[in-house]
Formats: sequence, C-alpha cells, structure tokens
Amino acid sequence: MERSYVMLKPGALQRRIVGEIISRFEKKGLTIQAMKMMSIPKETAEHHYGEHKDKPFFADLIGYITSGPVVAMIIAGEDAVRSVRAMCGATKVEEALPGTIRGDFAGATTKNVIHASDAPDTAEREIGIFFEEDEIIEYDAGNTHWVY
Ligand code: FUP
Repeated sequence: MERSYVMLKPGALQRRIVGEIISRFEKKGLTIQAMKMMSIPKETAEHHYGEHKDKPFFADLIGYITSGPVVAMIIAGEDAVRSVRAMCGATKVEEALPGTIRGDFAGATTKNVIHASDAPDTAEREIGIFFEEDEIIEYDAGNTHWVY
C-alpha cells in the first residue's frame, strides 16, 4: 500500500465541502489511515512549501494556508499518490478538468482547495512534517479485495 499526504486547505472548511471531498476518496476505495483538523503554524507552512520560497506567489500561498484550519490526512491504496493527484486535477485552475476536485470546486489557483503529494518520497517527507507515528492507524481495510 502506498501513502499520500493530503490536506484540505482552509477554503474547503469555510465552504463546507470537506465531507464531499473526503467522500470522493472513500468511494474510490482508498483508505484513510490518519486524519486531523489543525491550524498550521507559519513556520511549518513555509517548511512544507519550501520549494516555492522564491516564487512570486509564496506569500499568498502561506497566507492562505495559515488563514484558518486545515484537514490533514494520510490516504493509502495501490498507486495512491498518482490516483489522488488525478482526482485533485491540475494545479492551475484553468487547466483543472470538470470531474476533478479542483476542476469542480476551485475558483483560483492560489485557492485551489486541496494539497496532495506529488511523489511517494514527497509523501513520506510530508507525512513526517504533519503526523506523529501514534496518529497513524494501519488497519485491515475490508474493501481491498473488491477494489484491487
Ligand atoms: P500542487 O502540487 O499541485 O499543489 O502544485 P505546486 O506544488 O506547484 O503549488 C503549490 C501551491 O502553490 C498550489 F496549490 C497553489 C500555489 N500556486 C500558485 O498560487 N500559483 C502558481 O502558479 C503555482 C502554484
């Protein structure tokens, strides 16, 4: 089972679409191994998005992600990183197709409602930033045989 770090950004909570987004991952057959609501300290947000620190949108990105609570999750499944990214849709909102989370719910790239890891090694790094080991529950997901 591969793991992805997924984070519903503050706009997802404010717009009351958290349940709808999580429901999509459940229906796909993916397994939630950890989930918590949290306010991200500015330093943690800057660490998480460190690769973008010199980009013009960095200040807006950090401002948005720290503007309210987020829902942080670990989502597991076969090929989970690619699968979750496909469900999220393109980063740029004008390229995010209908049917994807960003395509259906995001109105601007800076407020694209969800983060998902872009590679398995990135996922492990991000999980390490946001979760302690005792917050992660690996359990026997009864649907696995029916999904894969
Ligand atoms: P993604 O992995 O799809 O979240 O995309 P990136 O890591 O490239 O970007 C991280 C976040 O920066 C995006 F979710 C939104 C923001 N961003 C912008 O605001 N403008 C851009 O041109 C690119 C990214």
